[in-house]
Amino acid sequence: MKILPYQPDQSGLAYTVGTTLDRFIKLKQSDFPYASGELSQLLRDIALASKIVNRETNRAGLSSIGGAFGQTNVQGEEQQKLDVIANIRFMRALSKGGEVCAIVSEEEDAVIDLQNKSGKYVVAIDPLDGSSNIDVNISIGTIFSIYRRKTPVGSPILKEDIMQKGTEQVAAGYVLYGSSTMLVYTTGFGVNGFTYENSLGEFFLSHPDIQAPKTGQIYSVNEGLYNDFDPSIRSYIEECKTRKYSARYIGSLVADFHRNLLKGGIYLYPATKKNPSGKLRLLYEANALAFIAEQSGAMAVDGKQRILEIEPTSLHQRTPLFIGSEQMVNEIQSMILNTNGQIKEYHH
Ligand code: AHM
Ligand code: MG
Repeated sequence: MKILPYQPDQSGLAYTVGTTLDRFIKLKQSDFPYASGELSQLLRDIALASKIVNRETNRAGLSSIGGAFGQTNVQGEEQQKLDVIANIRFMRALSKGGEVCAIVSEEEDAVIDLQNKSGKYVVAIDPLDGSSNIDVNISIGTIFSIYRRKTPVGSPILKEDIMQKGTEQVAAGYVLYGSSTMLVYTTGFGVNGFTYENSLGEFFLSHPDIQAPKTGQIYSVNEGLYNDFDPSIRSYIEECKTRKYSARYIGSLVADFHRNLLKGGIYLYPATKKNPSGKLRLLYEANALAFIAEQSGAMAVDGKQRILEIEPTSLHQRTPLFIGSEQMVNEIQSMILNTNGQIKEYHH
């Protein structure tokens, strides 16, 4: 009888492609000696809620006939729009976990105080972004930022706990409900992506240590608003066309960002006449993606400064957003800063 010793993975890494998200989070816990497990648990809570939202997303087309299938629950939740349902799911998961004291959500006017005496963390979340795509079976996403509260645990929530700059994030991520469902997150030590395996109900590491290409050939912008854009932005778009870049715009920030992160490209949502500060929200859209962008070697600016350095002044504040491959963001930034709107020479 032949007995062979098991040959473990030779990479020397404690984790490899195929590691489950739970295990990965556990292995990475040592990055936060101060965190004593709460941040890890919080990330798991978010992952669990995202699995539930993923399930709801998959049956979104059935929801209007949900009653016919006898799927009415006591709250009659299937009557509600998916973004409202997603909000409920994340709120529940975050309030039950016990690690979070307050939540800022796109779906809530005010800060939600979870009345959780031991919660160290504040979460800003867009539970379901890309709302115009929900009803037409196109990719949508969840975006989240995690901060440590500034005031002592157990004391009343104050403005300084909520209005923190993006640089203060301890973790951020997004979930993309697309052709497959992915969770991508950072805790400030690089960016890792996990793909959801439906039949096993698990996220598995599929994109370790994501590095964004330094430049790319994709630009993502709602070009229907072209005439509203500043001349410098229009010049940049013209330059993209001269270079025969590909125009790709889904209208779901997470999906457009994710593609550009992997392939190289830039996403732009500048100021328009309708939205003089841009459309996207600083606290629960721009900051999280800016943190991920920078951690992967990409960039995110509002045209004047890093997104992460913007001082928040209100809960649902908007910001122009230029995010993606470093070289492309630098190019557009220098065109914006050139006040004449003249095209500067720039090089690949
Ligand atoms: P939402 O939070 O209401 O879904 O709005 C955010 C979305 C982004 O996902 C997307 O990139 C953008 O709005 C699209 O806006 P527009 O339709 O103006 O191009
Ligand atoms: Mg949104």
